[in-house]
Amino acid sequence: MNAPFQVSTGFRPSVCPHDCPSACSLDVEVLAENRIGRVRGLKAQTYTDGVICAKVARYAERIHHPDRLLKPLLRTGPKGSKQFREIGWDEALDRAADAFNAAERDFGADSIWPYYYAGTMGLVMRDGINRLRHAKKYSGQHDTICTNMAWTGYVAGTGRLAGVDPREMAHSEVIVIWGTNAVHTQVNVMHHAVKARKANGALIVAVDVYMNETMRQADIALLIRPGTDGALAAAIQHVLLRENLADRDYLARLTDFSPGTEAHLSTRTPEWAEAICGLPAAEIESFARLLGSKKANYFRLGYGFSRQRNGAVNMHAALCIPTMLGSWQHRGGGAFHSNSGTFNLSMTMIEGLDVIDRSVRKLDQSRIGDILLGDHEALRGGGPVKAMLIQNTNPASVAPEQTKVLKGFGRDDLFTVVHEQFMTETAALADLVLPATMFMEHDDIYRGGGHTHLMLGPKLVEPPGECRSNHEVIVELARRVGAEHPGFAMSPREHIDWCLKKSERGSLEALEEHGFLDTDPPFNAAHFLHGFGHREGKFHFSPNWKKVPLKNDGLMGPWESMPLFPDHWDAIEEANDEFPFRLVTAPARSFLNSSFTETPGSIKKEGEPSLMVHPVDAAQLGLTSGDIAAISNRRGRVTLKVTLYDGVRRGVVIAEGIFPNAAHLGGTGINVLTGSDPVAPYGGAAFHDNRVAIQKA
Ligand SMILES: Nc1nc2c(c(=O)[nH]1)N[C@H]1C(S)=C(S)[C@@H](COP(=O)(O)OP(=O)(O)OC[C@H]3O[C@@H](n4cnc5c(=O)[nH]c(N)nc54)[C@H](O)[C@@H]3O)O[C@H]1N2
Ligand SMILES: Nc1nc2c(c(=O)[nH]1)N[C@H]1C(S)=C(S)[C@@H](COP(=O)(O)OP(=O)(O)OC[C@H]3O[C@@H](n4cnc5c(=O)[nH]c(N)nc54)[C@H](O)[C@@H]3O)O[C@H]1N2
Ligand code: SF4
Ligand SMILES: [Mo]
Repeated sequence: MNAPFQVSTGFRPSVCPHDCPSACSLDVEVLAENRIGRVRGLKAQTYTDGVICAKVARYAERIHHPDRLLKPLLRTGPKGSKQFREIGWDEALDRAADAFNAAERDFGADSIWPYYYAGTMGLVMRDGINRLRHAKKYSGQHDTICTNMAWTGYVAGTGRLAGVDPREMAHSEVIVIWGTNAVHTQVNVMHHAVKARKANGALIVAVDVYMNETMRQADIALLIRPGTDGALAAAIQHVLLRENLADRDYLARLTDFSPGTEAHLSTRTPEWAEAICGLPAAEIESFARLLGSKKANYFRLGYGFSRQRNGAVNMHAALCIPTMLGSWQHRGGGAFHSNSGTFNLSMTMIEGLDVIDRSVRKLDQSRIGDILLGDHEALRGGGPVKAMLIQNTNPASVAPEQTKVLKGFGRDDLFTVVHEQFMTETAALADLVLPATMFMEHDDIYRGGGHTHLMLGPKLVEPPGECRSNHEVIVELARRVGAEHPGFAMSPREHIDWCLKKSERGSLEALEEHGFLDTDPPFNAAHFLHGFGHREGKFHFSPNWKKVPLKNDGLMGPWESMPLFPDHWDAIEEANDEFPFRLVTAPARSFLNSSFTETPGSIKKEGEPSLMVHPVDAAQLGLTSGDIAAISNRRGRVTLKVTLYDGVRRGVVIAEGIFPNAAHLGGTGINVLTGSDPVAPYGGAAFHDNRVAIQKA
């Protein structure tokens, strides 16, 4: 199983490891032991269907980038000074272990906080850090930065994080792409939708808060104000009921739809919704009638619209539409958000789930600023965080309330180890920086959030310099801090094999033979035709927000006031006189979170950070294209170049990103403006829900 690595040149199968629902199967041209050429989408994996995004097609730029970290670095100047000297791996690992052991001795094991996210989606490399955490009783991480509101809202309805295979779009009559800018963030959704339009005239509808590329390519673009999807969804349901377009028989059989729900929705008129979401009542009515006239309505629900303080409610409200129509019963109909609940892989060995001590505190990933600054509540009443190991994430750029995050990382009594591929903002603030491999330089296994495949990404080339994989670092640290678990003695390939066998998904050998495994569930299960995931088998129009069947870490945010039915929940940062604009910080096409901000192709495409402002709003502010504007709120202030843009509702502004902090005048980034207050009911970060003031700088 652990034969020495031998390079094979020519096109080799791989998997894109980045944090993207598409999780594309790749075909990588290996030119030599340490060099790749072209990267293209694998045709044989039928969701990828040969299509990948441009930034990954240019991967040679990233893997062979001259700025890659190649050696361990020890800080020699003040924090953030970027003064480091090269040291050997043994010294680096000894120093890290000494710091962790000293923190454990003086402040307890939970003063060490391993911190990670999905910079790689490979299960061994991403989640192995949890084995070290659990074996040592280091502080836990409550994952909130990305999926929490979206998953909660979806599962509140269906009871299970699953849905209709996106390849069924080939049979859809209407494809509704709601709150995801698929052209930027998951190109394969758009690929399958456009293919269905060409092949059989499927209509593409998009719902968003600006006329992004997905909206432009749609046949119908529904432009609303941020955080108002619940109003739109409730009014659509109002029209479906009023005009007898709802599938009453389906509602009675497979949902909890009640006279109470109907009475509530009877008050949610299109005119009521127009006043909230800004979309004219006539457009709401005609969209509802369009849906009512078709059977195969496919709702592809994204993450974007859930990044609001009412995001879970809005996700659930939108999901209620295909359910009211009974769309789930038809091929090419129903809804889909994520398949992450369908793979059922055993993570026990990778994550050390058998040695978890559930009494150890879990700290909210999004509240890293408060946590590092010693906020009592954020620390859950416990002691301070004194040491961190960070893998696959760049919180100094991507986490909300950046002012606090940067101040926290600047603490002299905090020892930070950052394992990275590049000198990110977070690495620049570290005490120790360790050079990491990239996906083609190590073995791992991947599952598609946006599709049904389990895929193998084998090592294809040798890493440059002294780069080591996450797994190697975890194993070496474990030895030095006395962490015990059988998983530390296993190679990545042994982990993959163990995981597959234990999960009854074959073996490494079988996966190696085909490269991927399609785990698509049977039609009836994917369409919930034998019942939904809740105990009594029904879809919930009235969610029990206190008990959504997902792993969560307790109720947070203003959950007591969550609505009982699909509705607009007035919990967002509504604009006011002092902060009259609503700011959305949506992803740029050529960056992926903070990744690819280093590659020349992406930098050229994205230019510099800018703020899209409606021309009428800009005129009132005395701003014109190219002016520098100061954007501010109670959390901070950022400067951006103004672009005039009429593809938004008045009062809404858009800053695509995430640009490096240093790309902004003043050196702090867009997340100075975003908030880390937990979103109901289980936490999360409302990145697209910010009220701001704008002035000429
Ligand atoms: N190119 C690129 N691809 C990416 C990423 C990236 O940064 N760049 N990030 C990756 C990651 S980590 C994730 S989680 C996914 C996320 O991918 P998506 O599901 O697409 O989610 P977001 O990117 O947050 O936002 C998408 C859209 O939501 C819109 N939006 C914001 N607020 C609202 C609202 O209240 N209502 C409605 N209807 N729309 C709203 C934004 O305008 C934006 O167009 O993408 C992944 N793919
Ligand atoms: N304003 C604003 N902020 C946002 C968002 C937004 O829409 N707007 N989106 C949010 C969302 S959805 C997310 S998920 C977060 C994501 O934010 P991050 O977690 O920072 O996202 P990435 O850029 O995907 O990955 C971070 C780092 O992982 C490193 N990395 C990749 N592979 C490996 C590996 O194998 N080993 C090691 N050691 N490192 C590796 C990369 O070099 C990269 O620097 O950002 C959030 N922040
Ligand atoms: S679309 Fe997403 S998964 Fe596919 S290659 Fe691009 S970043 Fe990777
Ligand atoms: Mo994300």
